[in-house]
Amino acid sequence: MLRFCTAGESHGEALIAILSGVPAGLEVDQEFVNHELWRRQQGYGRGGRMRIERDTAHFISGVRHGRTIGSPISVRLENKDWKNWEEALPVGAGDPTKHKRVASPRPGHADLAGAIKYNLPEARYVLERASARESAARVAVGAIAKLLLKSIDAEVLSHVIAIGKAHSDATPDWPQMQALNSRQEVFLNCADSEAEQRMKAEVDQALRTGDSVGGIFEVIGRHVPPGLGTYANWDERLDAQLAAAVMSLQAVKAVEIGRGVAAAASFGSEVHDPIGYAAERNGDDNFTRFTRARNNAGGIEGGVSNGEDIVVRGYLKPISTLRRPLESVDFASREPVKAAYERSDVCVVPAAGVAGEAMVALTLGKAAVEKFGGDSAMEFERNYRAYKKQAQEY
Ligand code: EPS
Repeated sequence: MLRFCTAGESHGEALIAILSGVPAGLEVDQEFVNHELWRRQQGYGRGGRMRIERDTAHFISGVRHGRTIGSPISVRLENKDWKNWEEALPVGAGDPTKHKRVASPRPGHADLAGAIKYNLPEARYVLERASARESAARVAVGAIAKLLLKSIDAEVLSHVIAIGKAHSDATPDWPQMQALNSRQEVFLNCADSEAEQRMKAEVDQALRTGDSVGGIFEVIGRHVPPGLGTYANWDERLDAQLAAAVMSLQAVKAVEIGRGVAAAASFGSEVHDPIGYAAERNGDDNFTRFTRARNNAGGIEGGVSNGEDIVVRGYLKPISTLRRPLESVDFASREPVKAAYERSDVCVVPAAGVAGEAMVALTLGKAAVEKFGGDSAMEFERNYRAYKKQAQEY
């Protein structure tokens, strides 16, 4: 079973991720992994921290001579900022006067609920783990999941479709998605440059007014084989797993598959994707000669991938750290005060999109390992090819 977990605090020494269940013999392109980490660090609206960090994956186990060996893969990302926090967050008792308290909880952040839950007098340890810094570790293992998917011809990319009130209706084709995601300079990762300027204005307004702004990213899974996930059990439905995976990202408050939101306000005839049958199979790429006139289902029907693009949208609330803070209460005195402020980002939608890709890739990778099995990459790929042939002959 493909599964992962992460550890690490935002200003601790390092982040760690452990991924297990990857078949042995998969080539690990470290440059690709580091490029994915770089992509997550980009985007207009990020704060000062991203000028400090240069996320780089140090593989500790599970990869030898450039390939996976079937044992758990562990990867470490150094926090360069740690040198500024060693005294504030020591592992030992340290000097209490060097501690950096978070005096009042930020509305929207885990600060208050976390402090109550863990019986902490203030929110420092809460924010250290709740922070979106953790998503870097997910991107590192998500990159491995992407390499696994690539071995069965599937790819995952994202683009930004809204920041605040600025929306883009662009539907980039796959070459445009690839071009967008291989830019050397990432701005807001929107395929529509006119909309991107309107998005920039939203970020600028938040910057000017000491506010923050959210938005929507869309993750697309391309060439995902039909038949991943199943309606047989609630927790095996692919859409349910994708929704949980994307919802688990920091600041995501809603997830949509395909045109899920619009579908609720439409008639069935406007929503469902008519089925056709092509006279001939168009090259070897397609799994089937069945065709779809559109893809409102986002590539999933009945919790099963249907061979169309998988489309998952993550809706991000605005970052909860505000330079112009909302009302809160002092942890110590219980008197009304403004919420705490410390250095933060103003907009992270493009970065969240990259983290969304990682979560989608890890979920699709898990479903693919379940479907095709295989302890070695060779066995995994062979099972995939045999299934593809079977589906093509259906
Ligand atoms: C974050 C606050 C900022 C962000 C951070 C998430 O960090 P700092 O408090 O060090 O300025 O930059 O995100 C990252 C470090 C990252 O790598 O994405 C928060 O409180 O959630």
